[in-house]
Amino acid sequence: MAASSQTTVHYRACNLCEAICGLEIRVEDGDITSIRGDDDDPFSRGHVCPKAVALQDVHHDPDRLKRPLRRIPGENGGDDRWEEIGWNEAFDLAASRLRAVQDEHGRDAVGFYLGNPNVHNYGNLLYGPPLLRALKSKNRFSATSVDQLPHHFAAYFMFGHQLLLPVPDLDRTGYLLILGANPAVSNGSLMTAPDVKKRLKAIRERGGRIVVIDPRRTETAKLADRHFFIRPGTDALLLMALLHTVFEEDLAGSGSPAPDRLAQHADGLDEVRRAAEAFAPERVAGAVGIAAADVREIAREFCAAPAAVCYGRMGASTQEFGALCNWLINAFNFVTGNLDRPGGAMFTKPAVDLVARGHGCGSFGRWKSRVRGLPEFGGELPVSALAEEILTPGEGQVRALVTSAGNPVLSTPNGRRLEEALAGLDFMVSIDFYLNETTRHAHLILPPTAALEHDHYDVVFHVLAIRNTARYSPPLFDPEEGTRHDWQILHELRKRLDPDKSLRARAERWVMGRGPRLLLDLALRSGSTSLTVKKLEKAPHGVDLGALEPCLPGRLKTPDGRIDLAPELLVEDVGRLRKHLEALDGGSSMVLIGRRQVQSNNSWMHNYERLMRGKDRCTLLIHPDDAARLGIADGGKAAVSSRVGRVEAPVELTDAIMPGVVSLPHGWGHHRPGIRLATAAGRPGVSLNDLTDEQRVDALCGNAAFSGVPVTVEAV
Ligand SMILES: Nc1nc2c(c(=O)[nH]1)N[C@H]1C(S)=C(S)[C@@H](COP(=O)(O)OP(=O)(O)OC[C@H]3O[C@@H](n4cnc5c(=O)[nH]c(N)nc54)[C@H](O)[C@@H]3O)O[C@H]1N2
Ligand SMILES: Nc1nc2c(c(=O)[nH]1)N[C@H]1C(S)=C(S)[C@@H](COP(=O)(O)OP(=O)(O)OC[C@H]3O[C@@H](n4cnc5c(=O)[nH]c(N)nc54)[C@H](O)[C@@H]3O)O[C@H]1N2
Ligand code: SF4
Ligand SMILES: [Mo]
Repeated sequence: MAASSQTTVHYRACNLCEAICGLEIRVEDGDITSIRGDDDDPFSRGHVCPKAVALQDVHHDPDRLKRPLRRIPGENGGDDRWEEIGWNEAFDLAASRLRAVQDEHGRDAVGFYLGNPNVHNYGNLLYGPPLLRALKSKNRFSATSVDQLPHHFAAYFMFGHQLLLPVPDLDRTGYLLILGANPAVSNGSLMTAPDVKKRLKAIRERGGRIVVIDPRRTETAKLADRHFFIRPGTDALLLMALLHTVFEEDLAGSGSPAPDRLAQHADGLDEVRRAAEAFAPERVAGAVGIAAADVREIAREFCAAPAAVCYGRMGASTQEFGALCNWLINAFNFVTGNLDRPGGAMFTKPAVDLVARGHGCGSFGRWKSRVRGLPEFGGELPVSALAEEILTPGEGQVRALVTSAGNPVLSTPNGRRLEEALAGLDFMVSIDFYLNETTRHAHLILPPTAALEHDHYDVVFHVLAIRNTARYSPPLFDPEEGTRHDWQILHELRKRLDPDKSLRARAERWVMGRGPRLLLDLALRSGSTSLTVKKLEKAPHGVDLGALEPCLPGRLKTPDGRIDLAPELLVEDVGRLRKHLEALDGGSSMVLIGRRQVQSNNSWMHNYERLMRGKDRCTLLIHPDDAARLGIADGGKAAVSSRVGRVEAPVELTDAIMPGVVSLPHGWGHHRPGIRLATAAGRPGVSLNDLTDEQRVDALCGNAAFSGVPVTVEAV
């Protein structure tokens, strides 16, 4: 009998981005032979993007770390060395150093930075917070404040919970107005919608319309009926003008989808009307770059559609008026009768229901950053303040740092300054499986297992999905001997650092020691579905729990159970917007924006050969008219300078970028010395965040303002 090779088929959800695509992975004799879309996943219907196959590359990457590494500083100016040490020694070292720093300099002397993959890993979500609580430092930072903080901010003040984020009901809408999002490349964000391109095309196939507002004619704009360039950072003005038009022309009056059902549950409509008075389309058109007649037409079409939704994302969030944008988007959806209504902006009811459980509603301004006074939100400070908190001496100075699944040197504004800060820390420990631009500054790296070696349930992105679904994925491979999962690393550190020795605390730690699956099962059982982990395991393609359903006012978490359409802090911020409008009347310089690419995932997926093939992607996009004026040739090189730095990049001329605007993708800059990422270092690119400015934040909520950094551009 011939020894036949054994092929097994494994189904799991991809955890790389927010789309939660179902995967079918074939394994032969312990090796992956194919990764493709799972046709039987009712949500993703077989869709995957090129990054799915890279899960295999992550798994096999020779650069991926598996054992703790301790840095031995080079002698007499020589290079640092890294030495493998045992796990127990590593945990003890980390705990004792962190404890020593806190004993000597106070609790806030230990800072924390949590990166994006934490939200794609439920072990981190469950085991990170107890460690943070044990350390009790106010210096907590995360990628939230270079991303979606303004969404949480608006939701917290309007609906009472930072996770009550309205999701566009893509599959039923008749009109989609997109501000600063590029789902055709990002695969959807705060809008989990696998196979999003097909869903966008379907809107038009059923007679609906898509309008995209973006300083670049993006891949998404190409799928739309209309695209308008917008001057970066002026979306709040546009939204005000849209609201102004709706009120002035009484577009949400009789005959249109008026907010009848919710009107009796909301306060502040008059304040919204008053706030929009000063922003007629004719007044803002010059600053925004969109003709008044076009603004009025969008408002009219939006209100005439059977169901419409305005959706904004990164471009409208990471800018100086991100909080105002998100408030106004919600207000616009409400005023036009499209909040909490099929085809409009709706809320999920997920199997693990973080909102119903009343956890983490949000908080604002309970403390401020020491140096610049930026406000806390949801227990964290804006990461734009991290470098100065490390570099500025005095009481409360950050002297030790823990990073988990983050690469802030490449992903937060003014990465150069942060590098300088990290180099001076007394102690830094990084939980990460790469020696990269950030972790090279650590004294100790604790590498976790990779995705295919642990189970997965998307606790966060089911909350933000356009349908209610649930999907549990068991591990595909056993973890390699002598490796640790993220949750185990976090738990071991917590056990060593948690001062609470009460019986209750010890019992809780014992339960947690059994792993996240048990906690997930408890969370599922306490939800409104009858799902358990076992039941989900029997449904390897995932479970469809149906379309989103209207749920207000019942789901509101505001103290009075009502929608606050005009939160005081946001209304007050309108004064700043008015001043900005006046300043823009005086003209402005060249400005910089970012972009994403299908083959990239923020900063950390440039080490896989198959995602790096083809021509150089880290290029500066510039409009031919600007290039001609500046004497810059296609394919040549340009230098871009901002207040904080200067980079040189190859130029790509294109009329898909608005005149006066240039674009670089973010997540590059792998030329830093001392990293262990062979493929990435071979095509390093430059870092957009060597140009973005940590002083440019949304003054209200402290979120980084990436869009519209003033720059000068010259031929090299
Ligand atoms: N200029 C500009 N800057 C931006 C953006 C932009 O649009 N423009 N986008 C921002 C956004 S939206 C985000 S979310 C941030 C992202 O910012 P970060 O989260 O700081 O950066 P990432 O590139 O996602 O880095 C993730 C790190 O986690 C590691 N990692 C991956 N998986 C795991 C895991 O399972 N466990 C552990 N422990 N580590 C893991 C990787 O090796 C990598 O070091 O960047 C932001 N920065
Ligand atoms: N392939 C890939 N997918 C990803 C990621 C990735 O790195 N690569 N990252 C993931 C993460 S962490 C996130 S948060 C999401 C982000 O998901 P998206 O927000 O959909 O992605 P972005 O490409 O950042 O889209 C922002 C758009 O805003 C535009 N823009 C810039 N400034 C302005 C402005 O002032 N106003 C307006 N109206 N538009 C502006 C940009 O040109 C860009 O097209 O993507 C996720 N998915
Ligand atoms: S779209 Fe996102 S979830 Fe889907 S395969 Fe690509 S990276 Fe994975
Ligand atoms: Mo993000």
